[in-house]
Amino acid sequence: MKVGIIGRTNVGKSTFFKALTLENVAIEDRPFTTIGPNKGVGYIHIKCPEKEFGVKCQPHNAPCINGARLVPLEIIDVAGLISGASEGRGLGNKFLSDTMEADGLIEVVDISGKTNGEGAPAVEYDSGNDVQMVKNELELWITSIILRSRVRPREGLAEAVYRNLSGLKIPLSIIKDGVKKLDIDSIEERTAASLSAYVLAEAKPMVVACNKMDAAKDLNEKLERLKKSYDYDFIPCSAAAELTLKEAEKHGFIEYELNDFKVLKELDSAQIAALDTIRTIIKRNDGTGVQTALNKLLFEKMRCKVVFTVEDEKRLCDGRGRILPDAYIVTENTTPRDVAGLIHSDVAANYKGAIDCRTSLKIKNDEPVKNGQILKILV
Ligand SMILES: Nc1nc2c(ncn2[C@@H]2O[C@H](COP(=O)(O)OP(=O)(O)O)[C@@H](O)[C@H]2O)c(=O)[nH]1
Ligand SMILES: [Mg+2]
Repeated sequence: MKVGIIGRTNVGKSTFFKALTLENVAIEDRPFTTIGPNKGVGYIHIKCPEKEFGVKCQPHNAPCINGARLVPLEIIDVAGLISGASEGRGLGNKFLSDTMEADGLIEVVDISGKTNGEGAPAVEYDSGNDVQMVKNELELWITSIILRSRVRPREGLAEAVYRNLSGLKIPLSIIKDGVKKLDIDSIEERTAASLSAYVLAEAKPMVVACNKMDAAKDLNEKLERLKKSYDYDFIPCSAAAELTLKEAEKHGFIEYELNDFKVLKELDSAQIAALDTIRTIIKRNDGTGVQTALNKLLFEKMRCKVVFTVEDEKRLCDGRGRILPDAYIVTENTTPRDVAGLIHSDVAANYKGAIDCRTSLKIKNDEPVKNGQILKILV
């Protein structure tokens, strides 16, 4: 699972990326840490089932902090987008291909209105302009690729479009649905544009993180205006506040828990003042909004689920005795057999069924797994 952080320049994408990927967790063997200059590991948070079963978990691939399991996924900090990217301006194609590598997107906008579309200082710049610009560029780019589709003999229209869009991680089923719902029987400017908008919305779910809320005037009015104009979820946030708290925690100054923190060391007056400001912001907004944006995207927009896997359904442990060791993020239609493939190709090859550890009953092989389910794969 990959999530891309997109948006125009100077809105705080890299700060947001750093805040998400600077999780201060100690874990035995992490699946991956830093992946590349603009790729890192973030985590979605889900309640650990340990309390429910009266046990203490021993995480292997997904750390547990104060009862929350942090399940890893890849985060990509995509280069800033400028208007005209779909025609190759700026880092045009690099931007677009990095964006399509992701399964879901967080668009960061600057809700403070203090920088304009070019990233230069401004007064009350309307971030709705950026939401529109990003949508336009992505749609125009995909439209231009769809327009190049030529249907080959014995090939359907959807298949031809799919072939042209290969590499953009857009499933054939979505293209087929679009062709049908939009009643498209030939590719021309108008049909290509509507199919582009459809596949983008379906294949790349997105939320908008309204960043720099700490510096925004009339935050609620601005959010309301955006919600009225666009069909996205808008989440107020402060990436800078999240990053400050994560860094302060990393250095042992504070203990940070989602919506609050405890000071652990003596701080100077400037540090105290900075933390007091952040406390006011996160109290008012139920946190910094950064983790909220990621969780909302994964669970609500992408309809992802988290499943736990064990080998012993009574003791809820793996072969080495570790309790509730592993958790995986899966898509909506993932079946127990697919989960077996996530564990190991050998497990998938020898798959004989799966048991739901809450009920001790066998699960149907073609039934999608449920969020929070604990599975024992039978081999
Ligand atoms: N006030 C405020 N400034 C922020 C916030 N997040 C980022 N910034 C600042 O915005 C500027 C651009 O940030 P950066 O992450 O480099 O933006 P990018 O170009 O989109 O990657 C930097 O000066 C950041 O310190 C925030 O939540 N609040
Ligand atoms: Mg950046």
